[in-house]
Parts: sequence; C-alpha cells; structure tokens
Amino acid sequence: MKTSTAARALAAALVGLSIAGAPKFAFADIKDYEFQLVEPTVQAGADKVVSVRLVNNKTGKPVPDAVIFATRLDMGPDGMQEMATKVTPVPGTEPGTYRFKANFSMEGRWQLSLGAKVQGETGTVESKLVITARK
Ligand SMILES: [Cu+2]
Repeated sequence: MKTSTAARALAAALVGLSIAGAPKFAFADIKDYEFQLVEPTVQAGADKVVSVRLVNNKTGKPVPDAVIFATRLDMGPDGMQEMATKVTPVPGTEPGTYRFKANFSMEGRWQLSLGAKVQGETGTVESKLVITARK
C-alpha cells in the first residue's frame, strides 16, 4: 500500500515535470505569425490579384510553404457581410508571398479572412485583412 502511494506520487511528479518542461521544446508560437497585405488597395473589377505576405514577427522573415485552408472575402467592413465573393489562389511570385484572385465587384472595403497552417507549428494562423477597392 505504501509503495503504490509512493509510486503514484512519483508518477504525478513526473507528469508535473513534463508539463513544466514542455514550453522549452516548443518553437515559435503560432501567434508570432501574421499575414500582411503587400498593397492595401486594389482596383475594383473582375479578376484582381491580392498579394499577402506571411511573416514571423519574431524574426521578421517571410514564411514559405504555409498551407492555406480557409479564405473568405466579403464587404463586412462596409456593413455588407453578405456580399461575399469567391477567392482563388494563384501561384506566388516569391517565397512567403501568397496571392489570390477575386472579383472586387464594388468599390469600398473588403475583408480577406485567412486560415493557415505553418510547417512545424501546431495551431493555425488566422488573419483578417482589410483591402480597399478603388475606382
Ligand atoms: Cu458591397
């Protein structure tokens, strides 16, 4: 009885140790990453291309090979959440830059919502970027 209590206490201590030690083995936090617009404006019209850069804020470096699994583009910033348009990925021009083609059918502010996975990191990067479509 005494032995098993001691064993349990040891096991509990080891679990405690491994939890306390875990952050040392983690890489950059997923919150260190963010998408940034290369250009804050786009010309209104069909088939316009928007470029975003994925940056690690700790290093200031662009992050290539992210897997973008969610995109949404709508006019939420101008009170038109229901006015959404299709977003099509197009090949990037440089590592760490991601490009999307969309139909900016109306002048005003559009919100691009992105969800992405970064190689070697757990969690997801979620960014909301506001692009202004101009005449
Ligand atoms: Cu609109």
